[in-house]
Amino acid sequence: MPHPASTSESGYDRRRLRQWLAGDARADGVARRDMLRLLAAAGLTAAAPAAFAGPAVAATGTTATAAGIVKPLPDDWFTIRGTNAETKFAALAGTGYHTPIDHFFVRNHTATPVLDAETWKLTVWGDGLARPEPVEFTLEELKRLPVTTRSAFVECAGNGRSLFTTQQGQTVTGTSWTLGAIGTARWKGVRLAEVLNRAGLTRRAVDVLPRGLDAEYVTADGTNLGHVRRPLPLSKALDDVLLAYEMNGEPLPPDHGHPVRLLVPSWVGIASIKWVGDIEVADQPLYSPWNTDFYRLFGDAYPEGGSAPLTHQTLKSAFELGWNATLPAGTDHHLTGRSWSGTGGVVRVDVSTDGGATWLRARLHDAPHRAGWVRWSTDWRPSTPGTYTLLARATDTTGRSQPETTALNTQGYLFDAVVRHPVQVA
Ligand SMILES: Nc1nc2c(c(=O)[nH]1)N[C@H]1C(S)=C(S)[C@@H](COP(=O)(O)O)O[C@H]1N2
Ligand SMILES: [Mo]
Repeated sequence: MPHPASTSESGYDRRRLRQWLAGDARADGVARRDMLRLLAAAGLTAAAPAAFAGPAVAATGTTATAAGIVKPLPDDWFTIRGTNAETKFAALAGTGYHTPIDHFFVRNHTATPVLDAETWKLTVWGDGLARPEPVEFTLEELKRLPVTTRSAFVECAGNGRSLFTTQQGQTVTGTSWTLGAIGTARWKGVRLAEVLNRAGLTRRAVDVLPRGLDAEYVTADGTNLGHVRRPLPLSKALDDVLLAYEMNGEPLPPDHGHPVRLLVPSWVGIASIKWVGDIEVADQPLYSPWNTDFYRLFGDAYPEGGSAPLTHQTLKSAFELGWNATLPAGTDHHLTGRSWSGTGGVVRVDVSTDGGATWLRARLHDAPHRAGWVRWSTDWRPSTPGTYTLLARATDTTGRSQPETTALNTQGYLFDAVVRHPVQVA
């Protein structure tokens, strides 16, 4: 079944696609065939608009040899996956509600740029503003605007992707995360709405396109997709989005977007653009590879050209235990974990220690919070040595529970099935 949030977006997506057809939407850096595929999927076909700009093809020949991450990545806390670092869930045991910065996962398309907060500026520009000149904000200026602080997780849309393969026997593309491409922090910053209004937002504006100052992203086949950027509908931009400059009470660290990043609560991590340098405010819908090719659901369960662009994250649970962890038999174990949802707070978690035959309600240690997680625990005393399968199943405020399987999508996004976590009792 398509993700509920993506189906509710599809009417909006069709309207935007029609605008692109009419020459009223821009898709800079998106391959023409991708736009045509989206149109076909939406039952819309015609010649592409004249304004279409094809992707620039680069032949830089550079390959990343290092992870490109600034902070230390001790083995106990992280698994390195290419340019990314996944948090080990076992290392979150006892760390509290907010993920310490030194444990927080990093997802970089290229490498962390080290930017100077003194000279950094945010440029807000585009047809959706009252004046033609760009409006600039220094960090000091942003800090003088009304301050907002909130807790929220950032989670990669591909978190849990490897479970499509290990649990469901399916092939997907992308970084093979287990469940640790998520972290929850306390973010401090200014509402994006505040900044857009000061920049002179008009009623014409429909989309905003924040863009990162990290290097341009070149795919494995040598296509330069340009700077990481992903359009946000104005409705979300004006709702709960922050331009964050602090994380857990510290200036935003380099790997997490220093000096300023977007924080788009509940939505796929890609929306929370790090190292933001400029924000285009457009009076027409915008496309980038990050809402056409990537971050849609493709596969048999979905429309031919993919779902609408992903918005909300899904529902997941994880034990704070290593995969195949060894636990002594005949003693009490305090099993702990976390569950979270992109569509509401988590209100209930059920745990099974016998492969799903019987279930017990876990104790919850946090109130349900939108865009947050809850910590939970249960006690277990296994008497007989052997391999056991632990399961945790969350239910959120919308009444949705984690299913047994997730319909395949080729890029492995939004895995929400109950995870079968093996442990050895010895
Ligand atoms: N500029 C920029 N912003 C970015 C990215 C990136 O590579 N460059 N990665 C995105 C993705 S895919 C995710 S999941 C989150 C990860 O945030 P974190 O590294 O702070 O955990 O940042 C998003 N913002
Ligand atoms: Mo991501």
